[in-house]
Parts: sequence; structure tokens; C-alpha cells
Amino acid sequence: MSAKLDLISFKLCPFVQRAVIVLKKKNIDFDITYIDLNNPPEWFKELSPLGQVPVLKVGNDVLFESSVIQEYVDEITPPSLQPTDPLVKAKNRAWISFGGDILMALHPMVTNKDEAVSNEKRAVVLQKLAQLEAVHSGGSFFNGSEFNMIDAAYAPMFMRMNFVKKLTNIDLLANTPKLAKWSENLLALDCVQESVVPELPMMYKGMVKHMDGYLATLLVD
Ligand SMILES: N[C@@H](CCC(=O)N[C@@H](CS)C(=O)NCC(=O)O)C(=O)O
Repeated sequence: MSAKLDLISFKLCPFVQRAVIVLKKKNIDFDITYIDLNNPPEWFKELSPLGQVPVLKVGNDVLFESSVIQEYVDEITPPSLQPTDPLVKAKNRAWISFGGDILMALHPMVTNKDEAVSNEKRAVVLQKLAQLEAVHSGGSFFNGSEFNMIDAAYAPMFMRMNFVKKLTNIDLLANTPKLAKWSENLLALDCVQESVVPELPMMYKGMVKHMDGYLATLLVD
């Protein structure tokens, strides 16, 4: 690898965290540049094709989309975190994309001011989690005993669900035991714990309060 990689991040973003987990898991020396997405700097607006994080600077090039960044980082630093069977790998890619859909429903569940909308999003999240439970191997990780790319992709979602549980007593994994165990295994890993700033739990709570959505009314402390 030639140029040092530079990941543009927003501390609260679960999609950035997907990329960080792969970088950490592979012990890659990289830079991380934090921006405030609510007040993005001019250089970021010019750099990021869609105005979103994550963006990975590779020399004079930029990559966007968390799953693409994950795959690029994986490919340039063998051995791969992907399953070797092309069919399993392809199916994992589809479920990684599905994980993005869950995150997209989780955010309005947490932040929407309307109780009915928040509950509707919670139902969407729960339904998707049930679908995921049905295809989980039942092993320590998604495919079995080995940590793969899909595990890096789902850990940020589980971290946020764990925040929600601690803050509101809503246990989104109560009816999906395989996912609950998977979450526990993922959240215990160094590459996951070290993929966020130490103050993230406090920041997440601050975000919930600041957004002042229905879930803020359920905060337990
Ligand atoms: N599909 C994208 C989603 C990235 C995304 O939604 N990032 C959020 C922050 S967590 C963002 O940049 N939002 C700003 C915007 O959409 O304008 C990926 O997987 O990288």
C-alpha cells in the first residue's frame, strides 16, 4: 500500500464505524479526520461526492459508501475477511446492504417526535431483525466461528441498539436470541470497542436528548 489512508468521519456515524472496524481488525495505520456533519467544512463539500461520510482518501482519490470502503480496505490487505465461497460472499453482501436498511429505520425510531411514527419504525426494525435471525448460522459470528466482513458491518448497529437498551430499557433483541448472542460477541471485540471515540455513549445520549424525539421521553436516567 502506498499512500496513507485518511478516513473522513463523523463521530456518531455507524457507517463510518463499519470501515474503522475493518481498518482496526487489519491493524492498518490510517488517519482519521472528524468533521461536524451539521456544519460541514467547505473542503468536505468539495471532496465527498454525495456529501456523506464515510469518505476514504486514497492518495488523490476518494472512495465513498461504507461497504465499498470495507471491501477496498480488505482487498489491499490480505488475507481477506470475506468468506471464500463466492455464493456465501454474495449472500453476505446482500445481508450487509440489509443491515444498512435497519440502520436507516433505527434512526427515525430514535429521533422522530411522533410516537406513532417511532413505533412504526420500531416495528420495521423488529421485523427486519426477525428476518436476519432466520438466516444467522447460530454460531459466534454470522457465518459460524470466523469473524467476517459482515460481522464488521453489523457491529455498529448492535452498538446503537445496546445504547438504546441502556437508555430506554427497550430491548430490540429480546426476541432474536441468535442476534443477541452475536451482538454480545461483537461488542466484546477490541476492534469494535476501539472503533469509536470513548465518549460515544455520552454523545449518543446527547443526540437523543437534542433530537427530542419520542424516545427521549422514555429515557430512564
Ligand atoms: N449508504 C451510505 C450511508 C452513509 C450515511 O448515511 N452517512 C450519514 C451519516 S451517518 C451522512 O453522511 N449523512 C449526511 C447526508 O446524508 O447528507 C454508506 O453506507 O456509506
